[in-house]
Amino acid sequence: MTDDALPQVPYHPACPTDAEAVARARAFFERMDTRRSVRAFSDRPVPRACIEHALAAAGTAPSGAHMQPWTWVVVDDPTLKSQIREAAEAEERQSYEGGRMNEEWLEALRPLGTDWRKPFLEVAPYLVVCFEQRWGVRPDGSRRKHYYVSESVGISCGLFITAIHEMGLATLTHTPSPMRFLSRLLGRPDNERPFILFPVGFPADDATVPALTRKPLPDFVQWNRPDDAPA
Ligand code: IYR
Repeated sequence: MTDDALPQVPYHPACPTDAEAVARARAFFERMDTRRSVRAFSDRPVPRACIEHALAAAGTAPSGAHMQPWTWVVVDDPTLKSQIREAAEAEERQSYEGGRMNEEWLEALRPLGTDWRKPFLEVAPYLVVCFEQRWGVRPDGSRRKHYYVSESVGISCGLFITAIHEMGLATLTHTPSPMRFLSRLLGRPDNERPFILFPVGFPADDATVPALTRKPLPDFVQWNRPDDAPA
């Protein structure tokens, strides 16, 4: 080990029995299988601590060389939410009706029933925006390389979504495209790019979600080589 290496500290996570581990694995999957992307939110206020804990969970993500290349911006100011809605809808309208999404894309989205209107951007109590830091900035202003940025930030977002679901709250991975307006409205520096915008709130009482199903395991998992049957 080089002199630059961090000191090693013991790591002793609680170690369950096999049966307990399997029971927990099943319970976790069953819980996550109830998660849905929600587009209709209640205006019921959300405790700020829920957002803070979800962000703390997001901040536990592994990242390339532990650079933690994410910035999360929380928006609850109604004026700013309206500005974000207006800018997002202007872009989305271009995408849906101005020819920016081709017919194949529009057709793929039809089962989801989405369009350019994004009322949830004003109704949801919080808009939480994740930015990826393409590079870091040292205190002296010089650039520091970041590694595997999309992988790292994607994992952080996954943890955020999981934490939000665990609280009984709902969210949506919203990617109004292009998202540059978020950098402008939120005053983010050049090294950051908007990654995902998450409206967060309780689902509306009358919220509905498309009746979609998920791929069963054999459709997306391979054990060893293609012709190997699982034991
Ligand atoms: N960003 C648009 C379009 C959209 C794209 C995909 I891929 C989706 O899974 C859902 C929507 C919108 O938010 O409507």
